[in-house]
Amino acid sequence: MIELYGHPFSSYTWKAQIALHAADLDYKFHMLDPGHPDNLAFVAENGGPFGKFPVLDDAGTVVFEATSIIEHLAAHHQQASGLLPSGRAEKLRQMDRVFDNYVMNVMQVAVDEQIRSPDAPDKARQDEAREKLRRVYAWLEPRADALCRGRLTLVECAAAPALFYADWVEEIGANCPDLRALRARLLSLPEVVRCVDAAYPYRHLFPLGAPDRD
Ligand SMILES: N[C@@H](CCC(=O)N[C@@H](CS)C(=O)NCC(=O)O)C(=O)O
Repeated sequence: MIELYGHPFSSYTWKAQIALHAADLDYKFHMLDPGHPDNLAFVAENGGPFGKFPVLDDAGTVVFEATSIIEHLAAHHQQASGLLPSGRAEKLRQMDRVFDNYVMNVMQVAVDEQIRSPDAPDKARQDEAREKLRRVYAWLEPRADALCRGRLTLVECAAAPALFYADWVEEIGANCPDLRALRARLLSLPEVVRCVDAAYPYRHLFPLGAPDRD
């Protein structure tokens, strides 16, 4: 049995879930919240050096890091092999790094600053994160139209949560129409709609205030 430990509002949990949905793999979801201390303990033990989630338990093989989870699924489940087609794997891995390192993690800087100091966040730090997001949006713009065309890959799994939440921190401007269209395409996928819907009840947790859209 495939089991996934995560939280419905967590961007990296979505990334693994979108892959599971795209491959039509059944899985048991283990909620991470104070009501489930055993799940928290499992992730503290198995979520790498900092006990992060998601964590996958595939019939006893435990994997952390969302990208590694998707690599594991692609390698060990036939119906997930299309997530990382061998001929394109290097390019897909590179773009996956862009969405994680330069979109998701930069967005998280502004969010973490708000969590650290809700009443007096370091605005300069948040502005710097927003400026970096505008730079990565401009870099992605000429590349966006080619993404999310046909079968889902590792890249779309990374791009959907990254662009969903980054846009809440720094809205993708009218100067990036193809990137805006990519975000809309991703959010219309049934694999992603499941995540958006499951996360809806937790929107109030978004530290910067979830915008009234999506
Ligand atoms: N590089 C990790 C990042 C995972 C990550 O940052 N997960 C967040 C939730 S979206 C988390 O564990 N937050 C709790 C914590 O940092 O203690 C991955 O790709 O899975």
